[in-house]
Amino acid sequence: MKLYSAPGTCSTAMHIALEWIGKPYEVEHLDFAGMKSAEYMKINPSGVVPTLVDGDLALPEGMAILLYLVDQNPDANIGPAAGSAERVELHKWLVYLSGTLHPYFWPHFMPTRFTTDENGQAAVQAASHILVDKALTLIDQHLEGRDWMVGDAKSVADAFLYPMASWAYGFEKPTAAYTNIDRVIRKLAADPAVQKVHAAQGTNAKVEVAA
Ligand SMILES: N[C@@H](CCC(=O)N[C@@H](CS)C(=O)NCC(=O)O)C(=O)O
Repeated sequence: MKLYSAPGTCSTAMHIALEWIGKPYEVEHLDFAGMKSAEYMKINPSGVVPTLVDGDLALPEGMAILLYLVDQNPDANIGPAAGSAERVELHKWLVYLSGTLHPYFWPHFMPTRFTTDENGQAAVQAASHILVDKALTLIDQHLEGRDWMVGDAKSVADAFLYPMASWAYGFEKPTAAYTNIDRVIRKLAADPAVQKVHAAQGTNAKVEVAA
């Protein structure tokens, strides 16, 4: 299997999942130009990371990749089996992370895409921070009294939360203020698989920076 990724992005989650599975895999880190190259856009027409290539399959979309990895690796314990009640919970949280929390960050990272007013970028970023707070508050409440996002074991939902929650450590209301999320993120940052991913990316665990 080969993962196309970029350091510090959402594709960190798929890289963590591959580490947890423990089978051989390859990672190629793309820069912005690489994501927009004609060659890469043949397998990911959106020109974004991640993309997973497994034999003849070229699969974009992080959530689809995570579910594919869960189903292809039933013994890896990275998510509940299809048909179980916990699997329904996994779907719910992956959809929330992919479809709500992740897009809430986009105006923060790419404000020029969200306003035609060249003086309006700070306001767009401020709006992003309000939305991120709303989503992190909801997730923090969910994690009250829980060790992990779904059931009693770590899963790809925690891996998906990891990069996104890490992005907000430097916000006015930092991830550290959401104490339940912070607890889970710090636990993940200490996971040897996650540390291997950071080493491969040439990045540090964001929580260390914020501590
Ligand atoms: N819907 C896609 C979105 C992926 C995405 O937005 N990836 C970001 C990194 S976190 C990216 O590659 N951005 C480059 C760009 O938007 O040009 C998914 O969930 O996989």
